[in-house]
Amino acid sequence: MPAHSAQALPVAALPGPFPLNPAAMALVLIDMQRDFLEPGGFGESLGNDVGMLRRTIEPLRAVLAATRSLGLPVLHTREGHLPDLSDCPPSKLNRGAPSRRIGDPGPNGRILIRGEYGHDIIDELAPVAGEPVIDKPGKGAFYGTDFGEVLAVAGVTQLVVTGVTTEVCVHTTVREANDRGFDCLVLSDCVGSYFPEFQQAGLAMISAQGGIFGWTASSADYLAALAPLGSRAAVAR
Ligand code: TIU
Repeated sequence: MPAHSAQALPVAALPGPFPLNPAAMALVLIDMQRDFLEPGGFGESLGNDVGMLRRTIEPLRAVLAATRSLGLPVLHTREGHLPDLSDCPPSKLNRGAPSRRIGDPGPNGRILIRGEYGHDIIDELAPVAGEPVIDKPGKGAFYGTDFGEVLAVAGVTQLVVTGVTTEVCVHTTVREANDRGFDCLVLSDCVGSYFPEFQQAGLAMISAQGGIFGWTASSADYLAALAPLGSRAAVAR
């Protein structure tokens, strides 16, 4: 017996209410990896202050816990490359004048290489059994991955998007998803940038022009919309 109906739950959002459908949505955590959020990784090697991203962790923890407690789908992504770098184009390898290049040894292992400690997701948001982890070689979650197929099999048409960084991997993924027909709701306090001006502009660009790429809302408004479901049982899909 369905635990919950699949009626839309309106989330207070920009540019207007987002019709969250528990039977068609998935929460996506983009690249919440040590390489971006902790010292010694890829983000810092590009000259960034990783502390700028860490304010996303606590709100995202609450969103993750509530979403999991309802049995709603959660997917994680990780940006990174094969140990032989065969999936890393020279343009990416050479760009940015980093202090350490992709594949170089660092305190958390080789920079942005799959299987290394720094490539993995931070402990606070570690995936649990059953949550797909999509390893991607690019900034977008669809390019060079089976993300689209995984979502199709799960019947997902709405993405609640979180993670880092707002103007790079979050934006690329939202744009890829938008062109593929997904409705994206980006949680403003659960996405982070190393640059305050890009955080602000990145969010504004998503909801501008009547929602040219999607919607934005706070995590509090997402959680408030889920509240009528309670946490008693998994949502029937
Ligand atoms: N540099 C930067 O802001 N971001 C990335 O390189 N990757 C992601 O956003 N995950």
